[in-house]
Amino acid sequence: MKELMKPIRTLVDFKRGVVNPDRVIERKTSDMQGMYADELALKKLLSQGNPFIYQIREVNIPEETGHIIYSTTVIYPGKVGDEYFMTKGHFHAKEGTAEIYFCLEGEGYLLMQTRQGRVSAIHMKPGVLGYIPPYWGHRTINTGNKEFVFLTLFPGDAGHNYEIIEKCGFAKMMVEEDGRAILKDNPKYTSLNG
Ligand code: M6P
Ligand code: ZN
Repeated sequence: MKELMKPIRTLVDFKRGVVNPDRVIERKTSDMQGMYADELALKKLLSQGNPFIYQIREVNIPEETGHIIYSTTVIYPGKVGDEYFMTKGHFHAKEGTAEIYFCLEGEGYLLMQTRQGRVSAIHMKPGVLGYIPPYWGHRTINTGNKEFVFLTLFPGDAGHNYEIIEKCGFAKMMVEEDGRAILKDNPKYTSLNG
């Protein structure tokens, strides 16, 4: 039998996320190349100091069946052209695994998509829990004017698959139009089925 793991106490600040993370992952504009429709706007932002887009604060949990991994993500407010700051987005490597997103601060959207191109979006604000069923790829988007902070929980063995999103993109994108966030068709999307 494996050694019994000790329980963990984690303090979460609703505005900043996990207070003492074991690992902080930061994604900058340069990590998002190819993901935004307006490539010129992305290049401009790169030349203006390559700002941070989001930060993930992780706690060390074994990436194994039976465990539940949890972390918090902060997406900063901002846009690339008309398109709001967002995460890269991924499917789970083990696609039949679900995930829970719980909004702590700010507002945004949890955008989901199946391999077949079916799309669903949940408006997130503090107190809203979004359930991502198995087989749905997911990305989060900050449509507000302050940090969008959420807690995520997913099975230890879920893993991340970025390839599908990197290759095909999302069918929809969130843009600002007349001061409002709207979901539009993404001109760069290519269906997995060709
Ligand atoms: C959430 C979880 C993480 C994920 C992060 C950022 O915290 O789903 O597993 O890494 O969001 O999203 P991405 O990995 O797509 O950049
Ligand atoms: Zn996930």
